[in-house]
Amino acid sequence: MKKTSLLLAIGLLAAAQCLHAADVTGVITFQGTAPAEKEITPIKDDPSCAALYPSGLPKTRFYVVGANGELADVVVSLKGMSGKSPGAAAPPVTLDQKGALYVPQIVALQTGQKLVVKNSDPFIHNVHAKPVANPESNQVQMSGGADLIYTFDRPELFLKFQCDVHPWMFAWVSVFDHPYFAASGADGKFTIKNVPAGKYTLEAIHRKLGAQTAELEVKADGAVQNFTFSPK
Ligand SMILES: [Cu+2]
Repeated sequence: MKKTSLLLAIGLLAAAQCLHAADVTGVITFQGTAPAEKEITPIKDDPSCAALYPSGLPKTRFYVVGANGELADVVVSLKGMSGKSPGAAAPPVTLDQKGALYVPQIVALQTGQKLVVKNSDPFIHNVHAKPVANPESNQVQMSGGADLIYTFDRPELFLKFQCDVHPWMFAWVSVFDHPYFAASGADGKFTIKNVPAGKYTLEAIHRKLGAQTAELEVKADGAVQNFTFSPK
């Protein structure tokens, strides 16, 4: 092999390793039968909300499970990482109000990181944040109104956002004082990026199904840890 192609090969190898360098990844699966979700029937009593759903009401989203058991909305984080949040330097996270629902319903962010709340609906919402460890706030947001910006100084799990106009609207915001967390997507997958090598306890929490922990060692090429949840 010529020197240049050897260097190229080394470079590509390094890039490939870098791509997966020290990411903690995994898949969350639900095993069993989840309780049936219910139609959000109060929507039909509100004409402006009902108008958004001419062909059927949306359902609750307590257990978002895919065809093969992929479990979304599980908040995964490394324990013992307190005090490492880059705060305001982290890019903002968006929480929208769309179809008289919060989208997404489960949010995770860092202390000091901006949470941008939007109103994409053709009507008013009243955004009521009801934290335990952070200050409460209650703000009206008109249709197409200016974004509401929130930051939280203290870590807190499943901080409740609700709408005081539409009592079925909830979102749950988890705040970490470090960047080592993720929420599982519709495919059940999660990725916690750029984890320093070392031994950790990884915690996975589903709001209805509870918490699980796993011990893992993160090496230079990262680590994989899956979780399986069952009905309580
Ligand atoms: Cu509302």
